[in-house]
Amino acid sequence: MGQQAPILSDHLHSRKKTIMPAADLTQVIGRVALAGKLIAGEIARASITGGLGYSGDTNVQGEEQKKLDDWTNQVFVSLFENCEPVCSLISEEMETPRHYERSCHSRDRASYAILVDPLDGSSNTDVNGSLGTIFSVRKRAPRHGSDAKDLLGPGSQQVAAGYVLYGPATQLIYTSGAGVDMFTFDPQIAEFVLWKENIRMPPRGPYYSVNQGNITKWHPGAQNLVRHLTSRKDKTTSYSLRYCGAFVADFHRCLLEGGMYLYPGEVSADGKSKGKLRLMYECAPLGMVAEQAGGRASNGKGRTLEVTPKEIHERAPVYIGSATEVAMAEEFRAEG
Ligand code: AFP
Repeated sequence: MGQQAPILSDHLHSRKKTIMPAADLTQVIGRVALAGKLIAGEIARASITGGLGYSGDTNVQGEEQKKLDDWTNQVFVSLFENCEPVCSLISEEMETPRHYERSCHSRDRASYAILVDPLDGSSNTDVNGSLGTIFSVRKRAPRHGSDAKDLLGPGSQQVAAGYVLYGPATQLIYTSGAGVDMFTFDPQIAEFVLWKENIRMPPRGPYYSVNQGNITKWHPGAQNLVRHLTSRKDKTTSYSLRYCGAFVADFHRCLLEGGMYLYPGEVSADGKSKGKLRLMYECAPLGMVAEQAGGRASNGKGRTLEVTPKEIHERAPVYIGSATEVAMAEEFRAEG
């Protein structure tokens, strides 16, 4: 028998040079991993337990909720109820933050907020498509209240971020400022096992991922960018399109094989360009992962991690992936 790769908890205990102290990191990522295991199990069985379809409710964004949106959100609410030092949970599925007062620390130990999209790509639930969970961790200000005011800073303030991908295999990817590590869930031992350490994103790639059906709604810069990527004049304009409908799955391909995921702003009747993806729990966390792996994330005009949100559910345009393609997107965006 060859040498066994480390399981997630052993790996976390041994981490040095991360932004969060190892004990806090172990606790928070350990809880996310537990959520990932529970969610992967529920997704796998949902078609035979009546777990698919709509719940009949809408979320804070006015979107119809799937039953699994609600179920996965409840997993995070209950798992973080007793997870010192996390004292606040912000979720795509909840209008206001959930505050756990007893987990607040003020003097001896930092406290944190976790921000999540519990089920990314929920239009894929009923067709057995790839899904994800995205998370971001931020340190709370020393005298914070139960609201989220102290958390409305740029994504560069994140202390950890990552995602769980529910595909043919369930994988957990995280960073805490010391590179990006990737784990695969082994159902035989019910553990996440280290697969790749300190992943580097290729500086350019062969793919672009976008909902191209929306092309006529975008500003001209994004339209021209996609025309350029597909103009097939030479190798640098001959990209292949891959689109899953789940940000996590499309980003994961960029991370491993290079390329770019984009969700440009749609131009509204009043001439304003509005994104769809949420800045604080979709764009910023995957932006941190991208940068830690040598890639980039931009809103088309500048670094995603420098954008300061005005509110927790704010949306943003996003161009994320290999450095070459994201730089190209910014050039086209500068022209229109
Ligand atoms: P949810 O988190 O609400 O499921 O949204 C998924 C998502 O934000 C992202 O994961 C997809 O890439 C994108 O929306 C799909 O949007 P379109 O259906 O407009 O292509």
